Amino acid sequence: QALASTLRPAIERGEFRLDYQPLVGMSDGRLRGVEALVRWDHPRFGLLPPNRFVALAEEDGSIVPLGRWVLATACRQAREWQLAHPDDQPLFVSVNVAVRQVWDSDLVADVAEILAETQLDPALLQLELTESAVMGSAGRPLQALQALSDMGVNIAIDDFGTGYSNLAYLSRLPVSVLKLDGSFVRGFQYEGTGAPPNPADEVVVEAMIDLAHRLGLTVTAECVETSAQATRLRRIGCDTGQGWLYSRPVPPDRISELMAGAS
Ligand code: G
Ligand code: G
Ligand code: MN
Ligand code: NA
Repeated sequence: QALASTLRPAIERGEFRLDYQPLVGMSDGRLRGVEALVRWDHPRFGLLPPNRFVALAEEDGSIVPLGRWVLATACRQAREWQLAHPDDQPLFVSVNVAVRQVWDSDLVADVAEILAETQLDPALLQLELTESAVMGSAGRPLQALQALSDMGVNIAIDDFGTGYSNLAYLSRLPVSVLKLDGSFVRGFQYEGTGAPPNPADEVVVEAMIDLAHRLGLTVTAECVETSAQATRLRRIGCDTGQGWLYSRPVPPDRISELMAGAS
């Protein structure tokens, strides 16, 4: 509660920052994009991860101004990377969007304004929404998704597989990417990590990837931690990977170094 009451002034004081986690092409291991992850550099409590304050911000509505700051910062950063590396394939930036941002704020107008201001190509912006944000979305949320998609922004479903969505329904929404929840990858058969193997997960994931592709969606696997998992994911056609195998979330300077070919 003490945290919640100080969220809004903290935005004004510039206490939030973004780290970025690489999103890697499974076929060649190359950096394709990054997911922006917000942190609160709290003057008393130190660096707070999003699970300490995002839910509070959703409850009291401060997720709307915070989310706007995250979008603007991530888009500005993506444009800076593009300008600094004009000969490279530009990185896309993926930004988490809370349900409340779709409902309570003028998300579409905010995104349009931020893209115009930063001069970022809309195709380089991906918005991550959870299944619950889009399922049964009629009226305002669906209009928002459609308008964003018409703008050229990509919509991804975060933590896919943990909720109720079915792929047939999702394929009728303006969604282009599924981010498979980490719990599927964790259950893969592999050796040497002590994790309990669950062979059924691999069958389920293979079928989901196949169906997603047939419906015109691309698939990103979250929580890829071992090369054995990456090998299997590649074999069953997963497009993009994210996880500690490739990199933890890192500050923007580190992404610049990766782009420059440092390691
Ligand atoms: O980094 P960490 O594992 O603590 O992230 C926890 C959760 O916080 C994730 O589910 C992630 O989607 C969410 N999150 C991270 N950054 C943002 C953000 O900028 N906006 C919203 N709404 N959620 C975020
Ligand atoms: O819900 P969302 O997918 O946006 O959350 C992303 C969170 O998952 C980030 O906070 C990130 O730190 C965490 N994460 C990313 N890669 C891995 C991984 O390989 N293993 C685990 N356990 N967590 C990860
Ligand atoms: Mn996410
Ligand atoms: Na996720």
